[in-house]
Amino acid sequence: MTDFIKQAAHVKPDANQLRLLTETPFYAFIHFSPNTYTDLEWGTGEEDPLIFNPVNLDCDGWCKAIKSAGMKGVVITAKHHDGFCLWQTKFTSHSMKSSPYKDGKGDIVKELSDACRRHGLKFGFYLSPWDRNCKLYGTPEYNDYYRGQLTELLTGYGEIFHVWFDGACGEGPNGKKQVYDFDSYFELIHKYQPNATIFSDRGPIRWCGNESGDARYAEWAVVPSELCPYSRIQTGAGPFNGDLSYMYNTNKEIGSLSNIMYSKGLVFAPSEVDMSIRPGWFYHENEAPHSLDRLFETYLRSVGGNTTFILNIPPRPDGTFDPQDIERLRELGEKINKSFAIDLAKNCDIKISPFNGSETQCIAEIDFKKKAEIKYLDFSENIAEGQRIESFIVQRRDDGRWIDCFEGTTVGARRIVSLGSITTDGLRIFVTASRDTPDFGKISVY
Ligand code: FUL
Repeated sequence: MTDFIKQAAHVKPDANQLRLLTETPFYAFIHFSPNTYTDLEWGTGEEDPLIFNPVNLDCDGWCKAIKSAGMKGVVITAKHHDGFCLWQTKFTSHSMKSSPYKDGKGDIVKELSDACRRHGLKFGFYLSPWDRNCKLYGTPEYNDYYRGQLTELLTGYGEIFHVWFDGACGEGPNGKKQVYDFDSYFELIHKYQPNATIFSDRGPIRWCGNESGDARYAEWAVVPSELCPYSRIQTGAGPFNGDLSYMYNTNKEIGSLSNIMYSKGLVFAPSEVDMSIRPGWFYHENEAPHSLDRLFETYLRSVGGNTTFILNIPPRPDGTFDPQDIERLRELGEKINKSFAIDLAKNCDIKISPFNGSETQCIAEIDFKKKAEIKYLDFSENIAEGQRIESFIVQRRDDGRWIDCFEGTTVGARRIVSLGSITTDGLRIFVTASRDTPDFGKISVY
């Protein structure tokens, strides 16, 4: 049993997962399609391409707004479920070719990827497997069609950082459903964009299980291979012979010991929290952006909860962002910058010592020397080597006595603990359980 727990503690990210988690954990989503003009969320596939005409398309403006929030990349719906393609694909005319924009010569994937490079943002795309327009949908030939489109996007627009596979699989125009050949789609990505991360229901970057920005209380990046078969198995089977076929992203407990004990093997597959700045993924004039508090809270619980965060901003029919969204993004960036501006632990002694000689329990103690007002503890594990910490208690020093002020579970790539507002001259992270000797990354206090 303990052997298996130790193995679990050493399941590691691959280079792409590590880069996304530690360098690019916050990035933008753009949902743009005929839905923007029809006020729908799911198009029928029968929309007239003549309606798609973003006369003021402003990809530079999008990039500026996205950067103002502190995001580091952009993922656009190159094709949503309605099948309309935002680039000059040779596989269908249900695309920019038939739009009045730039007399059918427009290519929004090109305009946005060029703008991203000018603004130092990474670029990625969403190519919906479900296609309600393509006549081939529901036949084996559709997989060739899809691979053809995927290849165009992987080879024609420079470096791609993230490819987003939607899990939706509805009926196509002929009433049939498609059997998606994900293995072959993944192969193309590995071939043409080996540094890209891949989001799908089943990993290697996995869905958090809801679309409202609700991160898990305990988020493990190390999960049963039964849930994420697209990541490499790095351990033997758990000590109990069990069946985890019921497990899905919507379950509350995924990587906890009580689950992984029944697994056939463990993989590294961190979760991505996805939500839109407004209720819908596409622009609807009657909707307004979520409050700054809600967005900031989601940031704290996702980027600060061992997941990445993809935040959608829907362009308006004319191809610009709504000024309310631009302002909300600016406020969000400002709030993040201000909240994490001065690291009070930077010049402090941080002493890490085992608790009563234990290998898997320890105390990290920060001595501020004088009283300081603090709001956030922001710390990490050395995630390149795996995820270990099961539970911790945060304590503050009050007249020389240690008082509990927070109890938490997982840490991983980054854990932001909101402490309210406390004044103290010392803080401790007491790791009460860990799968192997805790291996801290950075410890900061704001
Ligand atoms: C879902 C889709 O059906 C929505 O339209 C949206 O694209 C969202 C991000 O993923 O599964």
